[in-house]
Amino acid sequence: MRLSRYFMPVLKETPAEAQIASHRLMLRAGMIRQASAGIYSWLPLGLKVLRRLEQIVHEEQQRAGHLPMLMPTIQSADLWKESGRYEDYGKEMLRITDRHDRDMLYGPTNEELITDIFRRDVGSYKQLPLTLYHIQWKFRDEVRPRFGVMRGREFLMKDGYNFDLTKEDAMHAYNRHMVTYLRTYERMGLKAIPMRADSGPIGGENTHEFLVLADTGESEVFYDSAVTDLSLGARDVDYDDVDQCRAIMQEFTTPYARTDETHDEATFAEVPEDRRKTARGIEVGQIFYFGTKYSEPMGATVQGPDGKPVPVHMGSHGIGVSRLVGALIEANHDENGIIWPESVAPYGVSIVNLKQGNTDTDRVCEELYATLGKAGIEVLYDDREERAGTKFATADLMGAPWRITVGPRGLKDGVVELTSRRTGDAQTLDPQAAVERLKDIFTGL
Ligand code: 5CA
Repeated sequence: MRLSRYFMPVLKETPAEAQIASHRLMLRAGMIRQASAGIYSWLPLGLKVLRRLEQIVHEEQQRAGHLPMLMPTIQSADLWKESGRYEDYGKEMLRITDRHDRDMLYGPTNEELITDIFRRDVGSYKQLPLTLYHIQWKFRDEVRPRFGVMRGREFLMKDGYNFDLTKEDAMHAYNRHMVTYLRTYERMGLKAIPMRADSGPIGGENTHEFLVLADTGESEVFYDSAVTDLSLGARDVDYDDVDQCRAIMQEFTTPYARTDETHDEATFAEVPEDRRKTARGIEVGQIFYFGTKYSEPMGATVQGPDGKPVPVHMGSHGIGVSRLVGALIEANHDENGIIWPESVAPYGVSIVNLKQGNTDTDRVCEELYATLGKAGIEVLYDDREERAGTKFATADLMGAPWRITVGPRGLKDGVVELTSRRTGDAQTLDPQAAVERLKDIFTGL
């Protein structure tokens, strides 16, 4: 992308309405614009990040055999009346009446709709296990939408639903989801800690929230610092291996880690004092096992091996995809702007041409732009007639992890400068070597 042809409306002033860094930076870098309270338009740069996150979510879900689909945003209230949640959900649900006076709603979550799909078309235990998921916009009429996309009213969620014959099978689905989530967040360069939580309006006893530690997080959390040393890394996981998934779940949930809703002082006191931590966290996902809470009232049964109908055991599993954009920026920024991890960066590389219109700098920039593009590395080429200072400031704000600076002085010696956004370290090298270096960095992400 050439910056001269892009739509990235950068704000010079810090927007007064934004209280936290991610909200400020998303507005300043022209990623989002508020449409109304808690509702945002995603401009090209913001959408690019959202799509990168969706891609990682899809890959990790499908690696575990979960099937993508797409349900609508607008649902019929009838299903919610069947499950009993129509009244329970209260004012957080946006209720709509259509021209025939039918009660509709903008879905805050999809347990009812997916259970309806299941009961219509699945009849036998032989069709289990089954996990379906989608990535779709949700609406929750939050009392206090704030912090930009962090607590929106309209937000993008990955929500997945497992259907199993027994509680044991459904617990495998729970553990399997935990592993897929750990891997998803790690690929995004985030440390998200599974913490025992409260199930709220979704229901069920078994639930974990995934929290990214950040001072601006809305949840208060208590944990054993040993949990922050854990990582899934590159280990091979067989998602059908019940024991392996359970072992990973146990490894990550044995150290004390709870949100304030489930925090227990007496148990916490057993953690060695130097490892006892209190902090704040951003909830970027939650997994639930709720058994037959929806299948029973809605009649989602299958014929079991003995020929008798049994209600299926279910769970649901959510990732806050749009919230993650904010969480990633909270975890990766400095006073000049965003510092994207390579795996989620909207553009991997910024090219800054220090002397636009100079035959040599223009030629080398064009060559770099073409070669990097061919290698599958997305580049934002700052080809505007602007001062170097302005170009550097834009590159820092937008946050590409790498910058190539091309100036007439360097080119006299045949070199350009490759700079890391995160460390500020700069190397001078010839353009071809810079391309090779970047190929190494971006291959296999
Ligand atoms: N049906 C279940 C799992 S699919 C469910 O709705 N779970 S949830 O309520 O925990 O939401 C899943 C994730 O969506 C949360 O962990 C959070 O990351 C994100 N989320 C929830 N509310 C908001 C909101 N108002 N703004 C942005 N993200 C949100």
